[in-house]
Amino acid sequence: HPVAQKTAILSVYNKTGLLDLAKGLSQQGIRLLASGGTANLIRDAGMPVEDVSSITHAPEMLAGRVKTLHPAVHAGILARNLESDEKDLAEQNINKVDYVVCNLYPFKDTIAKINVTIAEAVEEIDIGGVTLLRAAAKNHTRVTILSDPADYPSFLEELRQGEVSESSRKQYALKAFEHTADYDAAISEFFRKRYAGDGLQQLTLRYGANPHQKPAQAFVKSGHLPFKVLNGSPGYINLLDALNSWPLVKELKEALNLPAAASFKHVSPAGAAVGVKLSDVEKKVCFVDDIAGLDESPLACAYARARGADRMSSFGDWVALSDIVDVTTAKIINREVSDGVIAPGYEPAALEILKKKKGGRYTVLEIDPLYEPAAEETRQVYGISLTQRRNDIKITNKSFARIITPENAVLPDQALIDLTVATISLKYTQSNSVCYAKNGQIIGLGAGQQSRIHCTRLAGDKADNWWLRQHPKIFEFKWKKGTKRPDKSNAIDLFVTGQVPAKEDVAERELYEAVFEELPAEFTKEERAEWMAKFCDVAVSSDAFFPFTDNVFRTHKSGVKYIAAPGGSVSDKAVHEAAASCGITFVEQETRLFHH
Ligand code: 93A
Repeated sequence: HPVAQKTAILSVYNKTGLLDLAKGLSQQGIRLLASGGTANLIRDAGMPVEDVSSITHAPEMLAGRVKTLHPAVHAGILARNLESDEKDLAEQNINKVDYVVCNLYPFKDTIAKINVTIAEAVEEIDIGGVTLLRAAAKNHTRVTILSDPADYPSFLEELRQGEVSESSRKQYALKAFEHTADYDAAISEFFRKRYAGDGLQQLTLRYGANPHQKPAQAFVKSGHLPFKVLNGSPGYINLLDALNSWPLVKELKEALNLPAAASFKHVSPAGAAVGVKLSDVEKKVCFVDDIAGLDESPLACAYARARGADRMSSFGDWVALSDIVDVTTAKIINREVSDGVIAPGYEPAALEILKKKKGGRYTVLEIDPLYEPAAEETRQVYGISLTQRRNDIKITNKSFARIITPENAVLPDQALIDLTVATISLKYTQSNSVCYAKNGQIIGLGAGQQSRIHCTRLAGDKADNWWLRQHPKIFEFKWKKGTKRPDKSNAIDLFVTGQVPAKEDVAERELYEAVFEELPAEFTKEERAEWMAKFCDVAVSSDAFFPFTDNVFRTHKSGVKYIAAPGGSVSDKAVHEAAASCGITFVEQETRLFHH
């Protein structure tokens, strides 16, 4: 062959467009070399083609496992236009290859078949093709790599005009790299499911967000999952809750050096708290006044507060605990309706209690407290991959150092604790979000509202609800014997929010009355107003700036004394003035904390 003649190697599983391509290449005087099946098809169509073995001088072997794997092929592809490379080729009598056309065995189609065996899958692992693709793509400054039949026509068009441009070669190389990466990902996923050991690196889930969303799984691409399933089997939303609530309690504990707990629902906290002792009234509000040893367990105090913040929302919660779970904490969890728990460990007796919950199906996860996720995180939405640096900002005392108003104000320790609880909670709450906190716990949280003022109102109404539940009238309720805790929570909620069903709404009214031995007297406007006037020293945090002063005025109605929010609104000045006029200490917390 004359030296000037260019060479193409063709080895394709998907033979779409192959004959037109071969024809186009031949018309340009290009020498065609092809692997077995590819060569046969071209030859049968009456076009000139040589077997790859004519340059390797080795037959295809091992039933096709070795077809193109040979120095004559790969040195020909990988050689640069360097004197030393030319010399090496000349010594071995090897010609340069200029074009490579390759697509791979259909691994994905094969493993999609029901009951596919490992042996069947193994035979579909392409070695030579991947090597052709990768070698040609690596040397794309000189070599053109075609991995997609859809590119053949434009490639031929360019060839007819003269040469394949550098920019096309780059695009084809990128495609080849993506092709092999995607192929390798499918192979590792297949074997991860079979060889990694269920629960170690990969966990099969019953379904995704909804029962019809199958299949579903959780996995890491290397190493082990950072949690172990000690009991039950977590669902997809359980894991979303677990992986958002765990960092929340971990960070709360780091920031305040107190055990922390969170009660999650639908990937936002319904409650979160640190282990501050509860007053007798708080114990009653949280339905834990009968728990022995509560004062001795800061972790149990934290969970009692987290669970008691918004009992309605916490129904069927996911629990996160920062410390080894003790029996007291397990006992509180045990009598609530709950889905599962994540913690760094469990005392054996506590684990026994939790394992029996929900007829033995209560999900218990043990997280490695030292686990640190990668700095960058990726997710897919509607087929598109989105990546970002993880929100690894640390909220500390310093986050609340910039006090705008009043001048020279100093935050009391309790306010610092409450702003920290509120702000770290927002970091793991679906946006927009606003959080009210007091006594080391969330008392009202508005999550996932598109309007900031709606968040502020929602959270404020929940905070009011929390406060009104402490009214002495509630503790005088005469419950019918055997009334369940969720039914009590519901009746209290109707009572304090002024939504007791009217007599005309017979069915609803019946349900309400059914829980009482003796119907409570009406909660009058005056009683409410008098009680609300005593609501004080509440801290509020917002995940982004307040765009209007209405937010400040709303917080003021719920006993708010401290606000932390980022700045940046055109109304900042007006917002600060509104705070000052309400006697609220306003802190500019410098980090926006949107979370989705
Ligand atoms: O089994 S292989 O990994 N061994 C090889 O040396 C090899 N070279 C190319 N498979 C190999 N191929 C693949 O064969 C190509 O990726 C292509 O998918 C297929 C084309 O085979 P045929 O030309 O015989 O139809």
